[in-house]
Amino acid sequence: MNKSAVGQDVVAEFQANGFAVTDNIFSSAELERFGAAVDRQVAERNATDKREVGEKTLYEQSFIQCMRLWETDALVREFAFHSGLAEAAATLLGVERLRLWQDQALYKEAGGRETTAHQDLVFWPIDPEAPLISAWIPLDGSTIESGAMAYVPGSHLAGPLQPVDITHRTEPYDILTDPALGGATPTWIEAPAGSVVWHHGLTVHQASANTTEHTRRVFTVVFLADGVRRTKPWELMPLDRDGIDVGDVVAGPGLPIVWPTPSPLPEPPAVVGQAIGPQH
Ligand SMILES: O=C(O)CCC(=O)C(=O)O
Repeated sequence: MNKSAVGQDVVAEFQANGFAVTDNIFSSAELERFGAAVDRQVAERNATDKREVGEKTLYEQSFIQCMRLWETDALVREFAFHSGLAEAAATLLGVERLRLWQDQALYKEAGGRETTAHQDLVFWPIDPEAPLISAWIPLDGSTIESGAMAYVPGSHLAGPLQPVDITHRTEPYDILTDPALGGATPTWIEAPAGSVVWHHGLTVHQASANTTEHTRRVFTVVFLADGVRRTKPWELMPLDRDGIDVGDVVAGPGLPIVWPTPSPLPEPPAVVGQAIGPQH
């Protein structure tokens, strides 16, 4: 990979803010090839869904979420295991070995609503202080009009806050006004195509509504440091599928090592599938 994509300045920025932007990880040819593969998977998995965006649940109005595409498409597997991407994740987190926690398409349709502000790590039954990082890859770039992301600087240092039910937004809790954030406000990031926007698992983030006429196409890969343990019995498909009990280290065919890049790339688990719910 191009080492300049994650120089020490970017690492320092990530450590201070809990988010950072890198470029030069994917060539435009790679992005086009991988993006087309993600498009095909999203189309295939949603082939029978003919609803307009306004007819969908509030959660589905934020985005079409298709998870674990690496398990059902060899080209998306190359995307999710891209060595430049994984090396950047390891450098930003400062760890030697990473597992693939999940990959997914988040396609915010034209007219799609905002994504409610939340932290990711608190959704999952693993150590809430685990080194975990998301690569948010806007296949066409992102603008405030199309569904850009915003991040509260330094919020990853506030520790785990209350989980936000991003599927309904019925609760009075607004994480953006949590006193733990000390009044910090979100920074909006408009990312050009070819860049990757990174956030820590505890960074408070949100995305704007898509007021354009085109779907905002995003692919994300979430990386988890090797050696993290399950801490809670809550059901979670990838942990349960691999028989990981409370206290066990997260590992298994559905949660493979992704850095250092394995060769050959691992085969998908015997039972493939996407879990429904606030998984990101
Ligand atoms: O793309 C979005 O609208 C939200 C993405 C998000 O919350 C995430 O990647 O953790």
